[in-house]
Amino acid sequence: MSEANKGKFYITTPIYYPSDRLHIGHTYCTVATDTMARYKRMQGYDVMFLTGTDEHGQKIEDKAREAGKTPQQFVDDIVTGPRGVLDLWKLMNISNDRFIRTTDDYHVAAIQKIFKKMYENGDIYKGKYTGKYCKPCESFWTESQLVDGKCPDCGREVQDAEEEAYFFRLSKYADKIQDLLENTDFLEPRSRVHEMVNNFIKPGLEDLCVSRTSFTWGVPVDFDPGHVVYVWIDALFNYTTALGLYNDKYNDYDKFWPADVHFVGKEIVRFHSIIWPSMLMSMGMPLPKKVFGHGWLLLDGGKMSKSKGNVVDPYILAEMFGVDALRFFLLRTFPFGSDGNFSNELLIQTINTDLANDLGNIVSRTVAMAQKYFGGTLPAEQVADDALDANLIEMVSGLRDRYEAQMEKYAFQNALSEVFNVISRANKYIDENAPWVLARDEANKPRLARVLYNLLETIRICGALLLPFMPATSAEIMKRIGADRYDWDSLNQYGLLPAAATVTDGPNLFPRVDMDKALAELEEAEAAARKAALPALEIEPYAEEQVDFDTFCKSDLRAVKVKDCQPVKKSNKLLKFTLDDGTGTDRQILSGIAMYYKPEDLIGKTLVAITNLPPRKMMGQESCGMLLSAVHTEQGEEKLNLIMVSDAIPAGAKLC
Ligand code: ME8
Repeated sequence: MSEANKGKFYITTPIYYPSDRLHIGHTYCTVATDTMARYKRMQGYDVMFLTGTDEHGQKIEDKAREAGKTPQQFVDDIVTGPRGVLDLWKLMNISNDRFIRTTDDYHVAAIQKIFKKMYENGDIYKGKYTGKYCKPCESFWTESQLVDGKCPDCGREVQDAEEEAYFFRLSKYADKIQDLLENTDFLEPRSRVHEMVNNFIKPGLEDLCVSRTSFTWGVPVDFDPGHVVYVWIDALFNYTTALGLYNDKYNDYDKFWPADVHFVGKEIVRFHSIIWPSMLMSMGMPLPKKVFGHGWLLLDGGKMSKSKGNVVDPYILAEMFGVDALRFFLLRTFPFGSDGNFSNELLIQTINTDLANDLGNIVSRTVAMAQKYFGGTLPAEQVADDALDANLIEMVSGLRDRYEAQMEKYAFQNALSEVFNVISRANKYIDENAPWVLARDEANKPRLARVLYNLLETIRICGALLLPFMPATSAEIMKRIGADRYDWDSLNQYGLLPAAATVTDGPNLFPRVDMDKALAELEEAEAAARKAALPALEIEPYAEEQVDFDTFCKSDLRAVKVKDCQPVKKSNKLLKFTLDDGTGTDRQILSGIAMYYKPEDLIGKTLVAITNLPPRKMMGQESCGMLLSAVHTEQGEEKLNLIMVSDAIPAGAKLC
């Protein structure tokens, strides 16, 4: 049952850049947005929750080329392919109402119109972009993109260059933006306002380069072929094209714009709180009501990144611990506006303390007692005891409003603390009332029934308020206690469950996790995933330096037959070969291949050796030549195969 419509609520996540697979940091923001969207729906709002993918730009173009795919194939694989972005949001139970891809035709056409409109109103003008150019790569770079002053792609020298480009008159809006940031609550948390004003606005806002000609994977500027629209214009306007601005695909713009809140990570606050409102002002469009800049999930004190190789895979965590436990952990453990240090230990601790001990316990104890003492249905005859009940009832009755006050501030952690304070209080209430003692005397049954009723009411309200955070768990809890109302009004009315409430048993909601065992399993799963992500097969790059024919011909390559092969004492690597090289005198070669072959398997084989290398001593033994082998890498592991030739080739035959 849902309450009367309270109006609209439009909430967005950043649209993700599908240059790599998403990690737990990306999941954090989407789970937070989903939680807020579900909460607003529960309050009775008509919610629009948008997420999507930001698919243009040079980085995608480059990555696609490296992967041997077209940019479209490359992003399709990450967005719609197995274990891609869409699969992840489905797994995480994300309830977005719409999903935009910036490569969608309707969006591309709308961006062209938006760009043209800002050009026509004089806010976009043509100028010259100065930067650095790498001739061999045909790439433009800014000073800050260079690595040690050289091309970040090939490491070669770059030269000064100019490129024709369009610019947006960001400088024109500096005062208005400063006023917006300082004198309204447009941007939160407040600390981010000072950062924006002091670091970006006060030093002087420069006009922004909003088109490029050095790559093609973007929205073409339709009135000037060769230019593509800067990826951030393309990306930011998604929030409006996905509602139907300048397109016929959707028609909710009038209903939902302006957005009520954009949730964004702290590093993109600048784009959302300076560039975005300036462009909207230029377009004469209303500004979003709020931008909330959340913190980062850190790993070992630093940002997770693919290049550091320390990304945490949300699939592995959700599959191992459950989607709801993971969703809950993210919002229970870290204050939304600040950074937080992610660790698997912290995740397991949170599951064990809050979910297994506190929440799981109150539900299983209460349901078990209602079944044991009353066969699952409480008697209607009940006896209250104010002295014992008042404190719990008061806490439960005011819970919805305390929770709401925190949720309205996007303080997910505090909202959950409110719920878990009540759950702890209820667990204590069980001990204070000792139902097992009351159960011993038939005369105390009405009192016992009331104690269990109070617990069920507590579980009903807490269970429903957990819905935005843990949708599946909340539904299961409500089912077990026979409750089905989630409407906002029902959540600050104590006593809505019928006195003769009926409960249903079920398996443990959150079994305790064995820390050591789980950590070991996680490590194994992560190692397997890392291995699976490695290229299946890699070969050494080809040598760039050429060798002249005569030099090559100096290498004396011969077929040799293995007469004997033994491990070398005290070495795990070396095998000692006794070889027939056709000369009548045995040749001894030592080769570091013990981890790839058993010596006895090689006896009798015909191999290839370079025989005119100067003799070398290894582990005190002489080696006269080298056996040829082929090496490659498979799933990150080096593989080696000795070159074996037909046994029909006689010992000593020269290979040329
Ligand atoms: O920025 N902890 O996309 P993106 C918390 N396409 N949040 C994190 C995080 C972490 N460790 N790592 C990433 C883009 N994020 C643009 C957005 S919107 C018009 C365009 C967050 O895929 C990050 O802060 O690089 C950002 O808000 C979001 O994931 C998407 O990052």
